[in-house]
Amino acid sequence: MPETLEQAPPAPAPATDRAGFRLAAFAAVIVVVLFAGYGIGRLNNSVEQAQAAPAATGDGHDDHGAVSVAPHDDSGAAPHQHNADGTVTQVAGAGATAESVGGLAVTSAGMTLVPETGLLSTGGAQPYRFRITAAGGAPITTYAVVHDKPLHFVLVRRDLTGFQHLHPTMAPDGTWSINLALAAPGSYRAIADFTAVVGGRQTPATLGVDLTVAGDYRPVALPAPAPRATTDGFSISYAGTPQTGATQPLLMAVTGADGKPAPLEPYLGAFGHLVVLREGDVGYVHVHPEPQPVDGAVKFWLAAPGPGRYRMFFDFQVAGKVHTAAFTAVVK
Ligand SMILES: [Cu+2]
Repeated sequence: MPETLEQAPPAPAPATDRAGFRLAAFAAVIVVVLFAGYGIGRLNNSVEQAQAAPAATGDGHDDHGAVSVAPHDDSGAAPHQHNADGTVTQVAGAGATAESVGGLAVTSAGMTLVPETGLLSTGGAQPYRFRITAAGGAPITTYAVVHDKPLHFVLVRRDLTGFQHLHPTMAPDGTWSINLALAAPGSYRAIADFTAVVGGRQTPATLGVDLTVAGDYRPVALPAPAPRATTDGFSISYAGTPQTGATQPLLMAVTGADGKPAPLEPYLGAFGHLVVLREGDVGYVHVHPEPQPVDGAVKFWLAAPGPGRYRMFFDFQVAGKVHTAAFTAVVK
């Protein structure tokens, strides 16, 4: 009977086909890893769904000038990567990849970044205001709190100097404001990373727009690649090799001036934040680490979105103060 034939166990693989069998077993493991990541992602999304809340209004309460309306401890969140197409890739280990970048477009997923001005000057802090508009032009006023903030704002000059990671505050009409102090003239990229809530639906996006600071522009060459950096008396080194097409571990270790591992504190719901910017187009990748340090190091999983030179900015907190270490990395 045909049924009997169909239900018969498959013949054992001949010895000569062992390599093929190993390949199939390896593929099965990858499938399991990917599905595990998917499960974590669903769990994480439902947590963040519950956190959806109107964003802060005007008066800042913390050193970043932002108010968290629905603060939450994100330390249990799985490591993940924010993508350009508005998706968030849960990183479950080798086998999961993410190759898209954000911040390259002023409009994405039906939302548009609308700044009040594209021209600022050097000197003291100046207000910078913008809105995120939905299709039709109405400003969006409700955002999900992700990593303790309704919106993350990154500013960098196009030569990848002058990096700032800030948290603007939102007025009830949807206008975001942040005071910007710009040390040097040049062409900058302003990048807004957020999850908008429109019609009860959450849409993550990372939008970018140019910002010009008039004056005598002195471009700075990208520093040579190095796995070590110093900032504010700390020495930071990373282990790992970012690659395209495969998610790789990246471990950041911070040593204090006394030569001992620095006592890292959670900052915005994680033991560190990694923003990776691509030379040439300021493509933006934002990665969060595993919930707890691994052997004292902050462990990220990163898939480079393509070959090229990148500047990696690692934010960490010690004794209530946030520090940023910067590294140049070359991806082949
Ligand atoms: Cu942020």
